[in-house]
Amino acid sequence: MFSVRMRASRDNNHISGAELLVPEQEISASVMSLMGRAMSHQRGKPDNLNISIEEINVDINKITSLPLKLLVSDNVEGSKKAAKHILRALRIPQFCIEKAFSLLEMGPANGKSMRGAIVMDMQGNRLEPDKQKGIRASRIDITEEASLELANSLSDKGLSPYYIQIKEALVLASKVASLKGTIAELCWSDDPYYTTGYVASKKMGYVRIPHLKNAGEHQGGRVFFVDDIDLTDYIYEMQRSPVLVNRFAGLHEFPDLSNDITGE
Ligand code: WAQ
Ligand code: MG
Repeated sequence: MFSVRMRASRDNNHISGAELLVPEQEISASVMSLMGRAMSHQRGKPDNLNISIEEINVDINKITSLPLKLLVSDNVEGSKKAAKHILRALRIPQFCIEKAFSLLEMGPANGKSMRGAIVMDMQGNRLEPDKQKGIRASRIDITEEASLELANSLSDKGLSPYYIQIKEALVLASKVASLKGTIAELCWSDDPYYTTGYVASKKMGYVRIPHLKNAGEHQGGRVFFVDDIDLTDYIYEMQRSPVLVNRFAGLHEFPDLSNDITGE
């Protein structure tokens, strides 16, 4: 298997990125599709496009995805409240939650997007060595079978238009949640017209939350909340250990925000 990674930027500002694990015969098709994606992104045209291909010669860890949970909300304020509520239920200190939100709201790299994630400990410290770039979860993908299960579930709920975004985010979040020391992840896109985000954790699954920002805003990003990690090992695992999602854990719906989703 080969890891194929794409990163695109303009004036050194992040535009887009993607991660795939493919057999040798699919390398060229995947390079073409990643290139097409990078060149037609809603954040703009890149002046620098980086695609790297690396052979994987260690065992691939096969995991089941997090369960996908759909939260219903029609306004940003309610959505942010719900996300914060879930993070609180996961025992993340309030000031860490507030710090994470203001970083993503402002653009975590001095008002701009990072190409990777913030790593935040339970004291609110940012642990990623490069605060402009962050840490990327790499060497991730999903099998054809698991993608099909996901596609079918999404189709039942009328979510097929978001299949690609959901698939990629669910795969990423499933790896992140599987690493020792991850408590939770908070994410919303930096794509100006993609306003859905999520809070993911081993405990509560991938809770998909619409309207985590207003349409038109370029700010977004990811925060990995961690506790008790060896930073070097954590970063190594995040970037280097190959993880393939080979089962979809299913989809669950929460009727509305007033429904108790935290079990508290
Ligand atoms: N590893 C770590 N951080 C990443 C990675 C990665 N592989 N890829 C992106 N990021 C960070 C980076 O800071 C980006 O600016 C930010 O996340 C957002 O990336 O409907 O589309 O690809 O359920 O814009 C989530 C909801 C969509 C999907 C997330 O993120 C759904 C999304 P984007
Ligand atoms: Mg983006």
